[in-house]
Amino acid sequence: TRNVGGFPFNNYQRLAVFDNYLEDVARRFPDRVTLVNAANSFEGRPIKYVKISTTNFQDRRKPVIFIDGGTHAREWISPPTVAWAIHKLVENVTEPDLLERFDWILLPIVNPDGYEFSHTNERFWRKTRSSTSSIFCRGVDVNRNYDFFWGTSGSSSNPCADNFAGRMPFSEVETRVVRDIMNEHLSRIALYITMHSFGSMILYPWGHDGSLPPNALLLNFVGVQMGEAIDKVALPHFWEYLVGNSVNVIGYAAAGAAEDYAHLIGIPFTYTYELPGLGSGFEAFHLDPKYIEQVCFETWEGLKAGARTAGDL
Ligand code: ING
Ligand code: ZN
Repeated sequence: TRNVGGFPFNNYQRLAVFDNYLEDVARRFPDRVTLVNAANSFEGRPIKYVKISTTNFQDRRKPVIFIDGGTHAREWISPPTVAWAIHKLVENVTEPDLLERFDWILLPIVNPDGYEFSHTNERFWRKTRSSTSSIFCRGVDVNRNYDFFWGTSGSSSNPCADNFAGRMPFSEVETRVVRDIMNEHLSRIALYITMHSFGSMILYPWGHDGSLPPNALLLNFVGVQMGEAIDKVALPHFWEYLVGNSVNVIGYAAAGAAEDYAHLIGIPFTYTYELPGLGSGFEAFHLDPKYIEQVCFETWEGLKAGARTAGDL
């Protein structure tokens, strides 16, 4: 096996391993990494993220790349791809231009309650774990909880549904944490990517109805650069990445999603990655752990291409 630094990419990890890793890199690289405990989740777990900057993040000098993962609990391949980005920007820097040109915000697990629940109770749990109007059902779909055409297409008002939009927009503290990061750094976030699985796709707005924003041609251009960078180094038996508007590529509309809200408020380049999955149905959410390192590696190729291409526009 190869030493890839402080985080074990050879298997899926519990929340504590991610939390310890963020704390560890912040301690070891204090001139570059700032750890933020944004808020506590519904069940009281801290939602942690890191800001990475080789100048001073507060100087607001550079464009910001914001990447999050772990929005949906069962999509276990998502959080390690964000941890890998941290690893490559802090512990194992091979391309210093990415730090010279950009500041980074990396949030591996948006939904820690759901993530832990998917380890301890129900492997294919998707939502948060907040209480609802039903005594039988818990949890809200964070990717239906943003305030953009909230509660319309592809979302449910039934608290027992997997795509329950919540009792109102931003009802979930987990959604509010991401919203607040976007708003705090709005003027300089050049690129926002939210990591999901599965399907090997790169999706861009609008996800609520399939119409295209004014910069769709540029969104598609940056998306294709990212997808091609991944395909170049992907394993032959992984699917080729598909790039396009969310509704067109994934085949369903969904209102209240992060990529739409981020674009609505003015972030020019916003995408949902559907990371690879093998097999069909729920088993595709559980990619064999032997592929974690490969997916992290190839996804990082996509993120680098995205940052550099968006940064040039
Ligand atoms: N996929 C996304 C979902 O929330 C999506 C796909 C994103 C559709 C944005 C529309 C808009 O359904 C997963 N895997 O969760
Ligand atoms: Zn998802």
